[in-house]
Amino acid sequence: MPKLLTADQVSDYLRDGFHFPVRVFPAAEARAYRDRLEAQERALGGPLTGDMRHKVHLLFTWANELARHPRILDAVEDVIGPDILCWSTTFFTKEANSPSFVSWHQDATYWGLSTDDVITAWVAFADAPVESGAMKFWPGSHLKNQLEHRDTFAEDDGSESVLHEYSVHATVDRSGRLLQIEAVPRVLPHIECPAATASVPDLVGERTADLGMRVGSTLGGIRGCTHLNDLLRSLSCVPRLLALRPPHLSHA
Ligand SMILES: O=C(O)CCC(=O)C(=O)O
Repeated sequence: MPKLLTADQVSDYLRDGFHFPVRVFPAAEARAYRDRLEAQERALGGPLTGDMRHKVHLLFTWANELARHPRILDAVEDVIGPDILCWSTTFFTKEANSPSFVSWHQDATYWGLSTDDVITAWVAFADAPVESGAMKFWPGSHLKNQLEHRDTFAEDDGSESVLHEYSVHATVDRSGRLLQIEAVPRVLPHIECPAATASVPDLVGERTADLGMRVGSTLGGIRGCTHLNDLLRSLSCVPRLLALRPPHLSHA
């Protein structure tokens, strides 16, 4: 028996990958939360930016209260059951006349999660008409599993930055075994991302040909990052690339 949604709303969600609107509190309560956000912005001298936009329930007591709001949790529970972990809370504040936008993405892929066993409760602090840049959905795209993303972020001036960028430097012996390997954090969205590079030297001694399997078992879970792991797995092509070297380079 659903707690807040109807059975039809739950099946709409499962079919489309989203469902709205769900009334979780009256407009006056949404306004009260917005007042607290705006008071915070005044104290900071401008909109929340950078890391302050993410995991806000760890920064502000009122955001923590919102993340634990019984009616929001009831709607979430109706879809994924009572075992709920809050992965993050984020503000997407749409300032008037800002040309910036959030590009198409699947949340699980964007967050670097390995499965799509995740749900987002999008809570409006104000009306969300089309003119204000309301969110668009691609119905059914959640059934296509995790799709490839161009990980970029557009600045207000229209310039685009790459997200989730690491570089990897490695030395291999003639048999393709890793003698040394280092990952360097470059452009990354979350403060935790660079920590994933610390475990990469644990791959020393592995054969690059085996990395397709060994990366997951060595750098799984919180020891790694799915974006970095994908890059490391691509090193399994090294033996095939070496075999393609022209003969005059083969003995170098
Ligand atoms: O509010 C938006 O336009 C985007 C929100 C979003 O990307 C999300 O909730 O994951």
